[in-house]
Amino acid sequence: MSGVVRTLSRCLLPAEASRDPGSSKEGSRERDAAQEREARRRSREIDAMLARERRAVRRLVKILLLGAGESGKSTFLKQMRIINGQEFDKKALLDFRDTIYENILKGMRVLVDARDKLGIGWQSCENEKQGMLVMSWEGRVGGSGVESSEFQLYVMALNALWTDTGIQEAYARRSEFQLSESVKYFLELGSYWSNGESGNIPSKQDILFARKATKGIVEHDFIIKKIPFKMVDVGGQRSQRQKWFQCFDGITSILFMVSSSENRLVESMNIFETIVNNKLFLNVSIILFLNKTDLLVEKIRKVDIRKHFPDYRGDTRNLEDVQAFLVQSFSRKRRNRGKPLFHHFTTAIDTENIRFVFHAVKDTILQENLKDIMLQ
Ligand SMILES: Nc1nc2c(ncn2[C@@H]2O[C@H](COP(=O)(O)OP(=O)(O)OP(=O)(O)O)[C@@H](O)[C@H]2O)c(=O)[nH]1
Ligand SMILES: [Mg+2]
Repeated sequence: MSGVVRTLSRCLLPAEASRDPGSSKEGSRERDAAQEREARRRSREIDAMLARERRAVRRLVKILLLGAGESGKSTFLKQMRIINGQEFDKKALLDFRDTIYENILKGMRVLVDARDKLGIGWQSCENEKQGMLVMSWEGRVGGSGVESSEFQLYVMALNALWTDTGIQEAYARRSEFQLSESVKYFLELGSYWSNGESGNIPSKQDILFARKATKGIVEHDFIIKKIPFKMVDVGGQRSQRQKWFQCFDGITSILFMVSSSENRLVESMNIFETIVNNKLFLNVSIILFLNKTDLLVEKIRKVDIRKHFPDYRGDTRNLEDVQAFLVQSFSRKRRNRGKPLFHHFTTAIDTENIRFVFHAVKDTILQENLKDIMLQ
């Protein structure tokens, strides 16, 4: 008999049984055996409980980031690095800088093109030539960024164009065409093309705005309170989505990112529907992130949500009403609505917001994970 069982059997021995002098030897042996069996059972239970607790602590928490392209998955992952104090090394910083140069050049091309299509004139003929120079730039395949030496060839043109009244007018009318978030940020920052070759080391905020579509699978490991976390980021553009299933193994949780300010919300809801109803994820906690809250705030001031969702009944200018409607629309996509849908409203470029949200999410994931383990 093990020490634990012996101790337990002593503890479990009913007081009357040990005091019953009149019982026969046979009866007492039977009682002893029964008590020992009970003690063994309890001992096994305790061992199993301890093992479960140990597993809960050691088991890797694997979080998969899913959602349509440009919803903010990689931005969220960058925030994880920043929040967990994992600095970007020199090479990563230079890669971000090259991405930023590419964002700026592509953005200016969009503006030059939009100025033309909107029929806005140039301020000067000289700038028209600068516009042609920028339009002659051919982005490399795969969005691998623009090196500093190449970017310098366009700095003068970019400076001249950004101050041209024609480009400024096109920029003011940007809601009439598609200009990405990062472009707006970098163009308004301006300094990237006036600082010259040496001074452009991106700040954390610049890094969060640097836009590069994810191709392939990017993993990031970190440890919180001795619990190992692995976060997996995949591309959300249509061509990238067939790679998602490669990462489905051993997932604890899915963070489903949505750009809540975009016209592509319906596409996002459809992707969500295929994920949330997938049998593979029956025991996976799926948490909805309605991201780009900052842009949603701006958007509802200008655009009536009923344009895209005619069945909306709330106040079109009220953020909470719009957000509640969006959560409900996503929630309705679930075939099994027995449990509430975990969700958060996020702004992935805001480090403090993500720090706060991740704190809550981590607790949800760990609690769900623990429940899951206890049921095993
Ligand atoms: N204003 C604002 N911009 C955001 C927010 N979240 C992300 N962005 C910007 O949106 C752009 C797209 O973000 P990404 O993180 O690259 O999107 P993604 O989901 O990884 O996209 P794919 O890799 O193509 O699937 C970037 O320029 C980000 O800086 C947000 O909450 N607010
Ligand atoms: Mg990405």
